[in-house]
Amino acid sequence: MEQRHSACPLDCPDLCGLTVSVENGRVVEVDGDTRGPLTAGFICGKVRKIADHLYGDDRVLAPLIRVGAKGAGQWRTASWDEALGVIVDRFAAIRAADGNEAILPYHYGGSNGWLTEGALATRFFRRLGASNLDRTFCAAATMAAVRGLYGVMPGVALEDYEHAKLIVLWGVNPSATSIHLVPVIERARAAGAKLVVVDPRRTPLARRADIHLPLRPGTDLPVALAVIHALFARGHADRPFLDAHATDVGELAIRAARWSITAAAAEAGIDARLLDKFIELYARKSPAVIRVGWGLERNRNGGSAAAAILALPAIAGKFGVRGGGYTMSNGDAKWTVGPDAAIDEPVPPTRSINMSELGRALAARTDPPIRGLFVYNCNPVATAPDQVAVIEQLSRDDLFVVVHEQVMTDTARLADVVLPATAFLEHRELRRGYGTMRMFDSPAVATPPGEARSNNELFGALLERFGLVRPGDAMTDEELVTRTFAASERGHELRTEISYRGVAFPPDGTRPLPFVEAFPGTSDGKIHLVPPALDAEAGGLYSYKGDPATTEYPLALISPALATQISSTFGQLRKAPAALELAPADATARGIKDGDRVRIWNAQGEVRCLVRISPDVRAGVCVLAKGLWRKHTENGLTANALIPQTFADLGGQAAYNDARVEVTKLE
Ligand SMILES: Nc1nc2c(c(=O)[nH]1)N[C@H]1C(S)=C(S)[C@@H](COP(=O)(O)OP(=O)(O)OC[C@H]3O[C@@H](n4cnc5c(=O)[nH]c(N)nc54)[C@H](O)[C@@H]3O)O[C@H]1N2
Ligand SMILES: Nc1nc2c(c(=O)[nH]1)N[C@H]1C(S)=C(S)[C@@H](COP(=O)(O)OP(=O)(O)OC[C@H]3O[C@@H](n4cnc5c(=O)[nH]c(N)nc54)[C@H](O)[C@@H]3O)O[C@H]1N2
Ligand code: SF4
Ligand SMILES: [Mo]
Repeated sequence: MEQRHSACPLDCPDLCGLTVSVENGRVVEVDGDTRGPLTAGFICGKVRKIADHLYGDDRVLAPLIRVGAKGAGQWRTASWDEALGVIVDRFAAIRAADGNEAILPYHYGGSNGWLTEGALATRFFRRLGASNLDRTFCAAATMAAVRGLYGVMPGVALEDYEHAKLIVLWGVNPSATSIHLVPVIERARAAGAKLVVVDPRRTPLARRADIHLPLRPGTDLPVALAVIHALFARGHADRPFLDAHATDVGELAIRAARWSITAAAAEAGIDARLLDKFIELYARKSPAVIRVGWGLERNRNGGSAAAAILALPAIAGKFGVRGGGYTMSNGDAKWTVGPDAAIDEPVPPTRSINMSELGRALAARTDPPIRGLFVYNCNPVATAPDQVAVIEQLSRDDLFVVVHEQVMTDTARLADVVLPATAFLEHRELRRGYGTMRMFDSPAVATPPGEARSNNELFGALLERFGLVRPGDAMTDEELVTRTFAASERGHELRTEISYRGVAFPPDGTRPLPFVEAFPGTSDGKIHLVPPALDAEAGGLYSYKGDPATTEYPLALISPALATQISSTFGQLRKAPAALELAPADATARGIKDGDRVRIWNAQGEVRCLVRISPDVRAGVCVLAKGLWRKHTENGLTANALIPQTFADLGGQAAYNDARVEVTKLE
């Protein structure tokens, strides 16, 4: 047995370093290594058991071509040569009849690395002149907010939470989604730090928090504005800091003044005294850090809410000390290299399609209609809004669907051609963290099973078949990596560090300190508290849109992350049926008991599954996890069947937590 080093590129903030035991090219065991600052030798259960995913019954081992009706599950295996030939022929016919933009690439978070997420796929679709995809499943609203206010600036490093005296977890659940932050928080608490959690659910850390604000989904904006207003009104605003570092201070103060503590607490359905207590704690404690998550962005107010929360450390003057400020996504904050350098391909002026309205775009676009859909790194039947529309559209006979996948997902089942994909550990990947500030260049450590090919092998072959290769193109992973680093001044240094240590991260003590070593990347280096572009996009930044609940559909449905999956990834391994979590009061009012079968429904669809009555869910809210597969419910539909094709106020972000539903008991 051999021990190899790798890293986990899944869509998780932690970016763990891994030790992988390999025998005859097969992964036997995976564990955390101790090279990086945060992994500290342990990893999550899902990646420890990744051999079940790599070598399970659902793994796609050869190219498959549909022989029965769409979705009937009848396939014949084909050679790569034949499968690629089918794609060439069908795409040629589509381009001739409806033009290049009738082809839509569809991809998201399957593999978050630069080699499998961009690289040759990007080049292929750009040169083809295909429609462009607006990638809005996740972080579109929060990213718009943080870039608008701060430009590109690193937030507080996760390791530096240890120095904080107050930690605020706002719409984030690290116990499931960033497990390596939990021991850091515990160490800070042992040293006296206070913990505040803002979340409609009593998450594991909310249970242990000093203050838990269980607000109604979508009401973060009035709550954050009330905090801002109180900080100004009570003389807690740091005027010298704001004078030196911020613009639009007066304008934000005016917009926040609409929200008193009482009004915000009433709108959010929380105790006004608790909110007041939080404000006093936040004003007095330093260093104070806010970990802004992604739960709060997925509703009609999500972008403004994120902006208001991100403004808090500026108003209260929390920057400039280690462990003080905010953490949003640390993804692009630190590195001077980026994936586009490897491709160096101009973006063609083709139309953009917002991925979060896939069902509608497939049904309604006529300019031209979408005739060919190429899905990779993504499982939209399980993860896109309005699942019924997505299933209906993908089942259309006149839509040609290609899916490049590791396992037979709910999306792959509806394809015309399924191509077997390698998983990480089976291909090289270049990846930088969006939580941890480090980067890995991780080699392939295991042999791909069957005929699985990496994204770059697939799209490299397609570039050749379509005659789109040009002299001097970087084609291999090695060439792509070299180009990536060569384009940056720091590239050589970074690359040496990566190949020497398997990991690059700032040596201890040099983690960038906001407003000491790192400043806003805005045009004038200041914090823009009311950026005009965001103001225009949101139709009035910080203006609150009320709850969409109706008497018919009074309950807010949210779909947080599962500890056992990454979005829908690994869902094929889940045996347990789905269960809706319902608050005791809402269950009683409906005559529902724990373990009953229920119908969850709204005007858009319905889900039939079991129910679990949970004191951890606030009244008026119900919970059905993100990423479930169709097999996990009685009627083959998940939370996504109830989620509307509407957007947050910034970034075209999907509004996953904006569904309103009713629940009834099934006899
Ligand atoms: N109801 C609900 N739905 C949600 C959300 C929610 O809050 N509620 N949140 C959303 C969020 S945060 C996100 S990020 C999205 C994620 O949505 P998706 O991007 O669909 O992510 P996954 O479900 O992880 O599916 C990724 C797929 O890519 C495949 N894959 C992995 N690596 C590779 C590779 O190298 N090549 C190829 N070809 N395929 C690969 C995996 O096997 C997997 O099936 O889901 C969103 N969906
Ligand atoms: N194990 C695991 N880890 C993951 C993932 C996974 O699926 N599984 N997904 C990865 C991805 S793609 C992402 S984007 C991140 C997500 O990381 P998180 O943001 O931590 O994940 P979520 O569970 O989507 O949302 C966090 C919390 O927001 C709460 N919430 C819902 N609506 C609201 C609201 O309106 N306001 C507030 N304040 N809170 C609200 C939910 O109850 C939930 O506890 O995690 C990554 N890590
Ligand atoms: S999913 Fe997250 S916690 Fe698990 S191994 Fe990967 S980076 Fe680490
Ligand atoms: Mo995400």
